[in-house]
Amino acid sequence: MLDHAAISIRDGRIEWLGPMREAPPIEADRLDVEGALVTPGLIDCHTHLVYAGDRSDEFERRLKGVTYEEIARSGGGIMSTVRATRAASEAQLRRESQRRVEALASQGVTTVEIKSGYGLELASELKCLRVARSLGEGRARIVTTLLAAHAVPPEFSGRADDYVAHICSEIIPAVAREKLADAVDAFCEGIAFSPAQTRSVFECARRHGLRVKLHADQLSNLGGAALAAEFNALSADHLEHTDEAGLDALLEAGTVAVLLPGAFYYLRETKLPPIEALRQRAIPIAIATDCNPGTSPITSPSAILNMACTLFRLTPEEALAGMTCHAARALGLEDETGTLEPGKRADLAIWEADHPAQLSAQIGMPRVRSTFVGGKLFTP
Ligand code: DI6
Ligand code: FE
Repeated sequence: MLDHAAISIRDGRIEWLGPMREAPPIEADRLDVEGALVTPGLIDCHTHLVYAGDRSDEFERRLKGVTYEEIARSGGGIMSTVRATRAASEAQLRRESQRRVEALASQGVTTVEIKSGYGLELASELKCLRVARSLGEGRARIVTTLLAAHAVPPEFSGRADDYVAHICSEIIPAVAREKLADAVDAFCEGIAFSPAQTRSVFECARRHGLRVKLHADQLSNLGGAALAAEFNALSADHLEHTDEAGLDALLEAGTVAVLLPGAFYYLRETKLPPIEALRQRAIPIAIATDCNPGTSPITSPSAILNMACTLFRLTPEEALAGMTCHAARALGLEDETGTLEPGKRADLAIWEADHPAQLSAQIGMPRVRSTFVGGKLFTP
């Protein structure tokens, strides 16, 4: 914490920061934040926010006792969003998704990762990634991830291996050719893809020069964390069921652990991720909204910061680091953003607060007065 500080920004980057009295002479625009708290802009490093439709009906059914798995097996769940997303025009998909990016941006988020995974066929996955990329024209920077290996689409029902082969022969090459994704992700889980299938997807990603990340050990322990580490993954995400060997592998590989308290909350999970074991190893812990229509329909970084503390027992400082510097590392952007230091992009959030602990101690407050994204000022 620096009191009475100043930051100077030039060409979109932080040029200098330190005590006001040592600040270089002001040349041009000057903004007095009047004692407000300035933090690095928040980074939401795991979202699925490009989708069409709504699943509030499933929420109601689940309140009456129907389970997430039962809904999925009867054609709802991810497949219901896939149908709506495939049917949506690119313009409609952009309109619906833009609202979610704007919600995050107005609450202090300056970088958002967005995964595909509700198209599950070449044309629709490309459509989702194009839409995701286009959302970056606004007030947050967008990073995209191909998640074609999210679920087996109806065309390949009962033939998951054939769908994986299709991902590797058609989808990854096209996405790499059109430079539509910054990384490749997969859902390694009993109800999704096996470790062997995930490995095929990762090997293909590597051949195309794309970094990987993984939905690992969310509902069961299939050794997802170790598999991610073996491929030098940027991050391994969820990790509720990861064991000690998996954590050792993450440490060795320098892979970031991304925890998603929103999905844990929304699914009323009880198996906590191994927080203390992550801490002991000093593995960087990021947190994210996981914004998606089924298991974490949440566009509130404030709620996620709070859940990281109340549900996962992170300290407010750990939670904030989880949505700033460690989230930057989970996206491979640690040299670019996530901290306030000279040379980094001027991505800042200006809060009506006087201490960073207030950001996770309250939900919905404090308010964001404005953000800077690459030195450009935005006011909600
Ligand atoms: N894990 C999840 O919890 C979500 N995707 C994933 O890989 C579920 C997404 C949905 O229900 O639409
Ligand atoms: Fe997810």
